[in-house]
Amino acid sequence: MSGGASKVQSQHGRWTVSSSDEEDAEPARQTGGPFPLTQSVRKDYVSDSDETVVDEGEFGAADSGQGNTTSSTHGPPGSGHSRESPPSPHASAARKIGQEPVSNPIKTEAPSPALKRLRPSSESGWGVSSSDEEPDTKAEARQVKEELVDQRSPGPMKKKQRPEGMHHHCPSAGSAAAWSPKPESDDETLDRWDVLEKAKSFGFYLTKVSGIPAKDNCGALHIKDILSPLFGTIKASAQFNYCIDIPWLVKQYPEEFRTKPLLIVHGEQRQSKAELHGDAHPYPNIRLCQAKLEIAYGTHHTKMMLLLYEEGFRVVIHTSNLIRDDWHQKTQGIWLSPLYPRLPEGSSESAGESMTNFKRDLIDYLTSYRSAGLGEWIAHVKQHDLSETRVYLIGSTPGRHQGNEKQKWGHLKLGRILSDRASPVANQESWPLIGQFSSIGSLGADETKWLCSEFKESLAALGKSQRSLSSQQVPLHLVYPTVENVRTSLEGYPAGGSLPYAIVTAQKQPWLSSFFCRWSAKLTGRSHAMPHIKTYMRASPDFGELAWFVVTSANLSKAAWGTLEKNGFQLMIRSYELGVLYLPKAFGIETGRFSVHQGRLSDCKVSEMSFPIPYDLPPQRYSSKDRPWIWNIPYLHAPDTNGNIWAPS
Ligand code: GNV
Repeated sequence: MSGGASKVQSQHGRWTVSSSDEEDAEPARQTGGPFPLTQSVRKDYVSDSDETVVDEGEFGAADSGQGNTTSSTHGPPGSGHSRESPPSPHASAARKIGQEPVSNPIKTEAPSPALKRLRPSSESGWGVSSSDEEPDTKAEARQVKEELVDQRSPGPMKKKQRPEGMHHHCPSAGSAAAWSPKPESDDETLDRWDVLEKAKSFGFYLTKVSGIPAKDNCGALHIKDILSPLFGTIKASAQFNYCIDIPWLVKQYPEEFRTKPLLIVHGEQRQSKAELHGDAHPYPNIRLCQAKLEIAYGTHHTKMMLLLYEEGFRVVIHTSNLIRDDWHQKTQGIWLSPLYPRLPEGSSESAGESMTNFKRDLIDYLTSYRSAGLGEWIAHVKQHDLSETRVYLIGSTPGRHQGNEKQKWGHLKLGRILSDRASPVANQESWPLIGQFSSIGSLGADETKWLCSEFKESLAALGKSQRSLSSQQVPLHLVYPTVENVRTSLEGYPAGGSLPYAIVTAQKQPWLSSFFCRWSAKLTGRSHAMPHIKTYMRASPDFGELAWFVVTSANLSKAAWGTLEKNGFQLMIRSYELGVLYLPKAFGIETGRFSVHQGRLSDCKVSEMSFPIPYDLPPQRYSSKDRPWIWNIPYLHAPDTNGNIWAPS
C-alpha cells in the first residue's frame, strides 16, 4: 500500500549517513552506514515518481495561476530563507527540508565521549518513547482523552476512570497542562473538578522527543496520540502543511481511520505538486488542495489539522511538518482545541462563537484560500460550537491587504488584539519582548527598517487605556540556535537542515546579532531537541510573568508577518501562517498576567494559572564566540553528536 518510492524518499532523500531503511527503526543515529550518500539517493526516488497524477477533480479551482517561483535561484526578498542553489523540486517528504542545503554529513572518527553521552534511548537505555512505535502511547493517550473528550460522548471508557501509575515517573502522562491529583469524593464533586480542570487547560503541548528521559516526555504528544481513537472517532480529516510524506502520514492514523476521507492542503507547484499527487494516488480517500501562492516567494507554512469526529470536531494548530523527522527529536509546539460539540440543526451561522472570535476568524482564514475543496470544511466549522475556545487565532494569508482587511492578518492582527483585548498592567510598557523561531528572513539594512519599527510596534501594543513607550525602549530578545546548539543536539548537524537561515541573508544583517539569544531548554529536558517551534511573548522584567504568549508557524520574516507598503496603506504578506495567542483574560485571569512555569509541562500547576514556557528564561545572549546557525556553510572542525561534520555543497 505505501509506495516504496515514497518510503525511499522519506528516508533517503534526507540526511542519511546514519539513518536506517526501516521507517520504524530507531533514530537515524546508527554509526557507519553508507558513505557520503545524498545525491545518488535522490535520483533513486526521482526516477520512481512517474506515477499517474491524481486528477484535480473538484479542487481544480484551487489550482489557478501561480506567479510564484519557489524554485528561483535567488533569495526571496522577505522569506524565511534565501536559496543560493536551486531547489530540486520533489513532491514530498524528502524535498526542501534537510535535503536542500545539499550538504554531505560525513562521518569522521569515533565520536568523543561527550558526544556519546547525548545518544538517545536505543543506546543509552533511557528507554523513552520511540515516537514511531511507542508501547505506552495508548495508555498515555487514554489519559489524555479523559481530559479532552466531552462528557457527553459515551464510550467504553468511563470518563471518570483515570488510570493511575501507568507510567513510572509520569502521573499526568499525556496531559501536558491539565491536571492535579483528583480528590476522592462523590460524583458531584468530581463533575465540578472535571469542569474546573477543563477550564484551566491551556491546550498547549510539545511533541515527544526520542532519546530523552521518559519523565521529560510526560504530557508530550506524538502525532499518533493526536490521531488516536481516544481523542475521538475520526470520520474525516484535513491536514494543512508544508512538507508532507503521504505514506508516513497515512501510517500515523489508526488502521480503522486510514480509509476515511483525508484532505491535504499544501503549497506545492509544478513538478513537486505532480509528485505529491503521485504519492497520493494509491490512496483513493486522499484529495489534495493546492493553496494559491500568487505573490512570489510565498510558501504554505500553516500547520493545522481539522478532525471531524462522530463525537464532534477538533482543531489542532501546530508547528511540525508531516514527516517523521519533525516528530522525532525536535522541539515542536501544539495547540489542541477542546472537543467541539455539534450545534443543533438549524443553528444560525453566528452560533457557537467564542469570546475570542475564534470561529469567525477560522472561517475567514479558510475562506481566504478561495478554494472549492475547503467548502465542506468551512461548513463543518459552521456546524460546531466553538464557544469554549480561549485562544485568539493569528493567521497570515498572502495578499496586499488594505482597509478593513489589513488588521485581520499578520503582525497587525496581533497588534490589534493586544490593543483591543489586553488588560492593563502597571509598568507593562517596559516589559521585554521575546521572539523564538527556526528561520530568519531578510529584515533590511538595519533594525529601523522592519524589526524595531512596524514589527516591534505591533508586538509592543498595549490596551488602549495604556500609554505606550516608544517601542525603542522595549527590550527585544531573539532566541535562535547557535552552531554549538546544533552540533551538540540529538540530531547533530542534520538538525540544521530545518534551520534554513542562509548565508546571503545573514551577511546582509550583521546588526541582528546583538539581539540573539541561545536555545536553552534544560528545564523541559529539551536543550538538545532543536526548536522548530516558533513562539513570541511579552514577559515581566524578571521573566516571572507573561502578558501574552503566541505559538505559531511564523518565523522571523516579512513574508510571514507582513510588511507595510505604500506608506502604511497596505500590509503585504507572502505566506500562509497560523498560530494562536494566549491572553490571561480569556482564562479568567483578571490581573492580566500569567505566571511563568519553567520546567516539565507535566509538573505545571495549571491550577495556579502558570503558563508552561517551552524554553529557559531569561534568554541568554550569545557570547562573543557564539554564531547563529547558518545552514549553507560548512562546519568541518568539530564533529556533531553522531560524529559527522557538515559540508554543504
Ligand atoms: C528547511 C523548512 C516549515 C518549513 C519551511 C523550510 C525550508 C525551506 C528548509 C525547513 C521548514 N521551509 O516548517 O514550514 O527551504 O523553505 O521546516
